[in-house]
Amino acid sequence: MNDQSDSICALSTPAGRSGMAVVRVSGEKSFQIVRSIFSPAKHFESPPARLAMLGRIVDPVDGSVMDEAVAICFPSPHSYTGEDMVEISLHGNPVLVATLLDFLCTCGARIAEPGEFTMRAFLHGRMDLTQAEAVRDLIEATTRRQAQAAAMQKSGTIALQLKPVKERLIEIIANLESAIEFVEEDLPLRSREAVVEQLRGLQDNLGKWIDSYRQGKIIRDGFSMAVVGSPNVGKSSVFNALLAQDRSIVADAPGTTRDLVSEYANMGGIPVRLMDTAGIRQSNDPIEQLGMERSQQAIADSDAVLLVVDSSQQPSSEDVDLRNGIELRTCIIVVNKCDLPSLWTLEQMERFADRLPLVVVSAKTGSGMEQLRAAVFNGIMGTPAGWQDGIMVTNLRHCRCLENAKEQLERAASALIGGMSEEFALTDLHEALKSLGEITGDTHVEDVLAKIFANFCIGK
Ligand SMILES: Nc1nc2c(ncn2[C@@H]2O[C@H](COP(=O)(O)OP(=O)(O)OP(=O)(O)O)[C@@H](O)[C@H]2O)c(=O)[nH]1
Ligand SMILES: [Mg+2]
Repeated sequence: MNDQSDSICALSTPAGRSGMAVVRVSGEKSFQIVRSIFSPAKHFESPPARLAMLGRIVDPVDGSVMDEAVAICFPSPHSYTGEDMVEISLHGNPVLVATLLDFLCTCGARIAEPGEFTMRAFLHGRMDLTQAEAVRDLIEATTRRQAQAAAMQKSGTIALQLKPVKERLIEIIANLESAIEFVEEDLPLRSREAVVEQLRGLQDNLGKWIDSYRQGKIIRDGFSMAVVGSPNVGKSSVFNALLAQDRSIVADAPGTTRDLVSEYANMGGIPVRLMDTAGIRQSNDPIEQLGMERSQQAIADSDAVLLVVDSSQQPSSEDVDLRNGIELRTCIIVVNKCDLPSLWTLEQMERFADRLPLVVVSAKTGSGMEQLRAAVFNGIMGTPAGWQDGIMVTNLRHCRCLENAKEQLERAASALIGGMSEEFALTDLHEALKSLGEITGDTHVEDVLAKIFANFCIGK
């Protein structure tokens, strides 16, 4: 880990030309360092707290003026990092920013590592680990729903939800420890069973949170969906309609789409990577064959599949083969061209879909497209068990810690049922508590921290 006694500086706004750029300085010496390069228009005896000071950035060596700027001092502990901090707003020009950072380094600061500001905020108790991770998620959110999930986590909900579970576990540990201390023999079977029952209750809780990760991951990372089917059924038209743009070429001739075409769409606040694919049929054309190989790969790789069929044509053997091939995938049957007379009976459609959701649309008129969006959202998200309780685990690290804790509780319960000494169970219970603590960073380990903060951008 980096030296925490250093004063650090970095550009906090995107690099490039803009109206304004913000450079942050944090650390014990930050006020002193900034005083050497910033000359306020008005004289201040000491750095005023949270007051915007107009002034000039000056070269610490020859005193020449570089830019007009606004500096705001945030004295410790009421700052983002919990240390003395200064935010300098200057004109957004890469040369000016580089020169300012150079001046700051000349006066004793160093360039911050990625995530170092937030890591300091964590180390100074300004936020727990889940809140620090939420800062990164908030910056990286591409949809409003993702931003909402990150903002909720940033407000400290995870620590709040974990608290009663940890308290119950601590209570179980304390009771078990005092029972061992004061009772000479082993605990009677009845007492052991009571403890096991309490542990099962905790495991159920953790299990619900772990289950919510499937949906949480989708909100955080999005998912991929391939639009597949036989040639000319309207795959590219459905793809374009979902994107609300003419991204893929649509034409009367079958075999129009040869390669994968992919684009991001926002579906119910979830970023979806949609892939238009080449129609699948028997063909001797080597280029078309290559395209079809890519279609098959897209079916295998994507999280979900939209299987498009054309209701103005009789069901084809290609349709049936494709339908049978994707039996085990998250799949929605899209019956397209409903603006034309249908050659599929209702019964044929139902038999074809079997248990899969089916939506009748016309990519041409837009009819049924809203239902299709809703079906995609529901199909991929399902009805998450945890949602009712407002619980949503979106981070793989949190999920792993919860799984470890659940497993350790299971081991403790098995030890108690199996008649092993209570000490064994206690060791596992302490481990479970540690795993839960790791989520918020109560029991932080240096290499875990380094890994988490390395994914941040510099200046945050
Ligand atoms: N009437 C009607 N025609 C449609 C509809 N959707 C697509 N088409 C027409 O069907 C033809 C094929 O459409 P595409 O979207 O290119 O079909 P595709 O499945 O991508 O075809 P390939 O890429 O060749 O496999 C075009 O002439 C479209 O205008 C629809 O909902 N109604
Ligand atoms: Mg196409």
